[in-house]
Amino acid sequence: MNLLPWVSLFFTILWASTVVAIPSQTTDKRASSPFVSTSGPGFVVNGSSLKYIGTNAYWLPTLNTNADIWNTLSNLSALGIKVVRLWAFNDVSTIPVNGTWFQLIQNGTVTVNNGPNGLQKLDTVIQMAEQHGLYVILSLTNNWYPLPLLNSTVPPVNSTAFDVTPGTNNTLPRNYLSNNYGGMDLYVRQFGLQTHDQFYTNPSVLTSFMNYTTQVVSRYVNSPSVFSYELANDPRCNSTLAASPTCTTETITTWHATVASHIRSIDPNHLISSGVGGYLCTNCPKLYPLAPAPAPPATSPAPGKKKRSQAKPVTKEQILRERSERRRRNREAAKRAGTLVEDGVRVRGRWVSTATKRQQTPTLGSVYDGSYGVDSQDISNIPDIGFSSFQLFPDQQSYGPVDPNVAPWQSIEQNGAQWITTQAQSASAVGKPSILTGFGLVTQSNAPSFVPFNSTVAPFAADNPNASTTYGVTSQQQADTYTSWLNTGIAAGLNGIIQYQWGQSNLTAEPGTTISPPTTTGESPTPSSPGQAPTPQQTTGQSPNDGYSTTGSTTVQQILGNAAQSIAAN
Ligand SMILES: *[C@@H]1O[C@H](CO)[C@@H](O)[C@H](O)[C@H]1NC(C)=O
Ligand SMILES: *[C@@H]1O[C@H](CO)[C@@H](O)[C@H](O)[C@H]1NC(C)=O
Ligand SMILES: *[C@@H]1O[C@H](CO)[C@@H](O)[C@H](O)[C@H]1NC(C)=O
Ligand SMILES: *[C@@H]1O[C@H](CO)[C@@H](O)[C@H](O)[C@H]1NC(C)=O
Ligand SMILES: *[C@@H]1O[C@H](CO)[C@@H](O)[C@H](O)[C@H]1NC(C)=O
Ligand SMILES: *[C@@H]1O[C@H](CO)[C@@H](O)[C@H](O)[C@H]1NC(C)=O
Ligand SMILES: *[C@@H]1O[C@H](CO)[C@@H](O)[C@H](O)[C@H]1NC(C)=O
Ligand SMILES: *[C@@H]1O[C@H](CO)[C@@H](O)[C@H](O)[C@H]1NC(C)=O
Ligand SMILES: *[C@@H]1O[C@H](CO)[C@@H](O)[C@H](O)[C@H]1NC(C)=O
Ligand SMILES: *[C@@H]1O[C@H](CO)[C@@H](O)[C@H](O)[C@H]1NC(C)=O
Ligand SMILES: *[C@@H]1O[C@H](CO)[C@@H](O)[C@H](O)[C@H]1NC(C)=O
Ligand SMILES: CC(=O)N[C@H]1CO[C@H](CO)[C@@H](O)[C@@H]1O
Repeated sequence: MNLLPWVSLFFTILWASTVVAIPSQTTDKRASSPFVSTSGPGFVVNGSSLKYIGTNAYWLPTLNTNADIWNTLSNLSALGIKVVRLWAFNDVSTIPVNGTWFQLIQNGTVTVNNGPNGLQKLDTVIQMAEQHGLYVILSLTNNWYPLPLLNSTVPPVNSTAFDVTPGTNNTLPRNYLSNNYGGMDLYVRQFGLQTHDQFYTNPSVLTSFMNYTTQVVSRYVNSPSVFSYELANDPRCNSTLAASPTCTTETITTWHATVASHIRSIDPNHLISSGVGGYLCTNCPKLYPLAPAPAPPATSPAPGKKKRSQAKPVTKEQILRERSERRRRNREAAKRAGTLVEDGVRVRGRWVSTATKRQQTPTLGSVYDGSYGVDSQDISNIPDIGFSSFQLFPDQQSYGPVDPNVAPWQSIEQNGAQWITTQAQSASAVGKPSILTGFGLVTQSNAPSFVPFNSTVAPFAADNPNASTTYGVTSQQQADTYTSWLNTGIAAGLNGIIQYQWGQSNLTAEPGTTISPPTTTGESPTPSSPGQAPTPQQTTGQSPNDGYSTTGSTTVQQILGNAAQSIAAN
């Protein structure tokens, strides 16, 4: 049983490389399908394996013209990018005057918008993706909806009002930030509930979410360009609304199993994935335990047949060992360079050892101990979940301790690389493919636009009184780190790596939409005089920038383009 996918992959490769059709008897039926499926740790489409570089563009369905959607897809496709991850939800509690929305969630009642500014926009994106030979990952809801952050008893005055304090860039239109598309906390609030995790457990909310899911999924059952339905972006026990004390990893794993099984019942064709940040919990109880390692075969395998090496589960000891190995290497390099700082402080030019540092008990940190209520490996092992997934955002999350013997950005790069290889190992223990669904680093030039996913405040915006010194890495450090992570991911056998996020210029701007006309003095369109015909909207806008956009960085685009060639050849 266990060997079957490997046998079929073997024939698939043989078939692809000889162009001679082999009777499909031994081949997995799904392998020749135009829908993406999995075969052991790989993806298969039309009998060929698929590995890819992707990008995120949550705002695609909110663009104002079809030409804008088309141009964006053309631009990223021209780089060799194959997959676009985007929001297939856009929940509001009041119908906006202009712009796109998919679902009205109001006082416990839910209405889906099937109109031209509703799910038809998503239809257009998916149809155009298909015409470009691109795949889409459709995320169905969001953990993050920090609105209204300032006064939770007062709903937003209107759908364009966002936040009102300095530093919030309160002119940002709805849907500009990735966390302003509704999501879990909007359901919780509008159903009169209190805690974030009631989203996962309240029967009325669950019914509504499944209803929305049904309506989205049934539209695309036959579209080969859907790569997967992603249940939620970054699901956790808490968000702006706090978690209840009863929320555990089992709460969130159970929710995944329930929704995945529901989707499977209406769509037999597409993969289903999680969207989790990738948090692991080496010691949590499992609802979907890893199968015990099979006993080694009594006879050696036939010549030429590779035996699958037994994947090892991730352990606390292993993570700590890898960390201390890395520190040792960094320390030795620093010694050679004469820049050693670890375990010491400089006192009048001389290093003095600080014993206390060495006595600290090493801990794994929150990404490995289940404190977010997420056990990604247990979720990946749910039968209806097609592949393992994770994210990498060091500006919002620590992936390990800082090593004083390297520059801070190098610590971030190294911890990120370890996160990638650990995730590849975790997926391999489950026997499924692994996708990095979002990674990004904020640069100094993007810092003023950076808004963390759990917040509406741009902490480094010029109008924030708190904005202090420089924040973020240099463009060169970003380029080096992205290159390192992409190479690490490709070498570790990740099946897909999706950068966050795409930047597109020359988009049609319209008032009250995500792409609004520039408001800065000098750039605003000239108002027409009375009696004259209204001035047509001629201004163009940029796609949203939440601190990670590639707008203006051809370097990042080149890095992605190179990685696309490299991963396809791997
Ligand atoms: C898969 O095969 C179908 C039918 O021949 C074709 O239309 C489609 O473009 C192919 N897809 C890919 C990704 O090659
Ligand atoms: C990229 O998008 C622009 C519009 O922003 C468009 O004019 C151009 O043709 C596109 N390039 C490609 C290669 O599709
Ligand atoms: C919300 O719904 C409840 C019960 O369904 C109803 O009593 C209440 O009047 C509604 N509130 C508003 C503001 O519509
Ligand atoms: C499901 O959605 C449809 C369309 O918006 C709506 O008419 C129906 O009332 C919903 N059902 C439930 C149980 O929410
Ligand atoms: C929130 O708004 C309500 C109603 O205007 C007001 O009574 C309350 O004081 C406000 N709370 C805060 C923290 O501003
Ligand atoms: C929305 O609210 C903001 C802030 O209260 C106000 O300035 C703006 O005029 C309102 N817009 C609409 C369309 O009502
Ligand atoms: C500024 O910093 C203070 C103290 O940390 C915090 O309470 C406040 O919310 C911050 N304001 C903004 C706009 O970020
Ligand atoms: C959410 O959970 C994390 C991890 O336990 C914790 O650090 C954070 O304070 C919590 N946030 C809220 C808003 O409850
Ligand atoms: C958002 O998350 C970061 C990182 O976990 C944390 O430092 C910050 O306090 C959080 N902010 C809010 C508003 O929850
Ligand atoms: C901008 O977009 C328009 C409309 O899609 C297109 O005609 C024009 O060539 C584009 N310009 C540039 C510089 O890409
Ligand atoms: C909606 O769009 C129309 C037409 O572009 C514009 O005149 C109006 O100001 C917009 N309304 C809002 C609230 O942005
Ligand atoms: C995301 C965004 O629009 N950021 C802007 C916030 O406001 C400052 C100054 O007003 C701008 O410099 C940022 O670009």
